[in-house]
Amino acid sequence: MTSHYKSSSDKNRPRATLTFDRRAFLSLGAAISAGLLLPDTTGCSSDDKPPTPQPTPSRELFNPATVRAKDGLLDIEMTITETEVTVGTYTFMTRAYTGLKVNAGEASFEGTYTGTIPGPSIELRPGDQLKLKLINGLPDDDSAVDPPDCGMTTSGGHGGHGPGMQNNTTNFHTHGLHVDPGPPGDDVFLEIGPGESYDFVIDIPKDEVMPDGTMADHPAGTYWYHPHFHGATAIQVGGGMAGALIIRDETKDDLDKLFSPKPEQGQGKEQLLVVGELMLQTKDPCNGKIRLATYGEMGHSGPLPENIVDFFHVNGQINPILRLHPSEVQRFRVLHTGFRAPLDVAFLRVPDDQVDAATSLPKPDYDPFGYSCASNGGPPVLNRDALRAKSVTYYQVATDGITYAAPLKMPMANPVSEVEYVIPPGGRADLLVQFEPGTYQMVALGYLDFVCWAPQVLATVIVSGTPDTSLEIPQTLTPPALYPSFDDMAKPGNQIDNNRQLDFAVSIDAQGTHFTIDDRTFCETRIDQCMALGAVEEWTLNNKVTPSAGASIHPFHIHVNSFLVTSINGKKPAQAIWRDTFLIPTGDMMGVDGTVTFLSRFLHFEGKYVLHCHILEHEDEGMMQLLEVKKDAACEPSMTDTCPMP
Ligand SMILES: [Cu+2]
Repeated sequence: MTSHYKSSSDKNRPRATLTFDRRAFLSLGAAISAGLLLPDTTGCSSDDKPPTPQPTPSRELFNPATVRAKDGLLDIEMTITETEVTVGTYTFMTRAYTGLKVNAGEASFEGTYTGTIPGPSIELRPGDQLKLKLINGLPDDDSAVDPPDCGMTTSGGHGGHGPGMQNNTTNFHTHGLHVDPGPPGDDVFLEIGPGESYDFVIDIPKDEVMPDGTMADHPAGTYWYHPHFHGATAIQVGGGMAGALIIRDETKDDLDKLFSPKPEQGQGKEQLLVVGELMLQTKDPCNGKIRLATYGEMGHSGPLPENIVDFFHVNGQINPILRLHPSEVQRFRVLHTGFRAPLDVAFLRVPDDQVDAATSLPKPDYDPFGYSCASNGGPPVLNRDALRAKSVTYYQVATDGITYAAPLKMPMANPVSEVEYVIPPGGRADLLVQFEPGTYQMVALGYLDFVCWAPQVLATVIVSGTPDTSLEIPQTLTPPALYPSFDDMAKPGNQIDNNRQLDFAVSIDAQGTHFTIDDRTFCETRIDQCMALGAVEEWTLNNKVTPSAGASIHPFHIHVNSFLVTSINGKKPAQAIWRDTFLIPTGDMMGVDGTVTFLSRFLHFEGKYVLHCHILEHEDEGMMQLLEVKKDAACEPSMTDTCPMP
């Protein structure tokens, strides 16, 4: 079966595949040593240098501005402009939500809002209405974010993260929300060009009828918003256009009863951690400046090209400081708004002799990983499992906004696959933490080492002062009524009406690299999947290993309705978890495809929406499908492979 893999001597590496094949991987050491130079923030260093220490934590965690509904309404205006931002030591131009005006509702700030990345947090309750005027203040062309090409040889020029020609056209997606996918709501087919605006109206469901006749509200939880204009999604989201969207329900949701950003007596504190991913060119060949990396510079297989860095930030900061009292229980809402790299979280205690007694911070030269992307000239080696096993205990209580029935002890004891605990780009995890006195590092352990998605310290947690024992980790929680389990198959809404199977694949031929679902790329006028409203379906997703491109990773995301993962590579997961984004396991080195099976109900909303890969370059390249939900009879999916013109 090894013939299914691309030859390691292939000099024409794909320009746009985030793929790996292990034979090539094993021979990559020399290339890595020769070509890789990453800065301090990623923890990578070039071959003979010792690992660079993680950047010194310097600032307390910054909280994005928050707006929330009042008396059932939040009426806001948000403006997108080009702006210069500074993240850590990097200052660069990007597109961002820089203007915010509140016409009705409440805000955590007064006066003029000057935006940053991430965008402001939006808080709503079931039954609330969001009115949003989105104003596109980006220029027509001559963008300062994507400067003109000055003779670079990499394909893609300065076209940004994606292949799109309209990097300054945008729209608005509410990731994970169970809301109407049509206009004027969560409609990803809208085009808001430079100088244009659009008035969105999004109603958060309350008292929706379930198949068994019971009622359900929109689940309280951690969601997010971002642009979704096909072809420009990666460049816009990757540049920092993303923000938290919190649905709160203190009457029904146990976590919202127990935790608050401003806790009252008997409550614990919640922290919002919007994890963003930046891929930057640190030395533009034209002018030496720092800017967003272009599509051609991304290093889609093999190590990242020279001067390209890819790293996480938290609320626009690198390695911010969080403080807890001993025994204090806090809720961390972790949103992965990155566009590419999976997030593998752990909390590592800093040895006491490595802590500066005066500041409680790790000593400047302390390195928790001892890792270099190019150590000893061979392939990078990082024992992520060993590092994860060193994590102190914490509890995961919700995935993708959906609260569990009971806290899940982490690191996970018996996962059937790492996709069970890794947070894919687009995914969220709500964590409860409770620590003994000491200093800890919340880390991302990196991912497939071949592109040097290196381990990184996300935040430093200092636990000191008088103990706070007012709260314990709860034993049980109440999951939301919208996503009941499938335990009793006789119950209405639990019988499977239909099965379907989708193949995700990357292939390379003379025409280029193709990111396909069922051998086709996205077409806005071709319906690929048709579902009847209320149908219960079982889907199997295959992550194909292809002869030309090997194996890839693809985080699957579907709009409007979440899904319950029931099988990973044929094995029942350790815990049944509802999600809206899930890493389809990568095929293995024997050429066996990765598979995931899930159950979903297509409830409450008719209309056209999409499913896609949440590596946003892959989506922009066409790894997306159009689906339609109709009331009485399912529509007819188009059988043609071509994209019929409207
Ligand atoms: Cu993909």
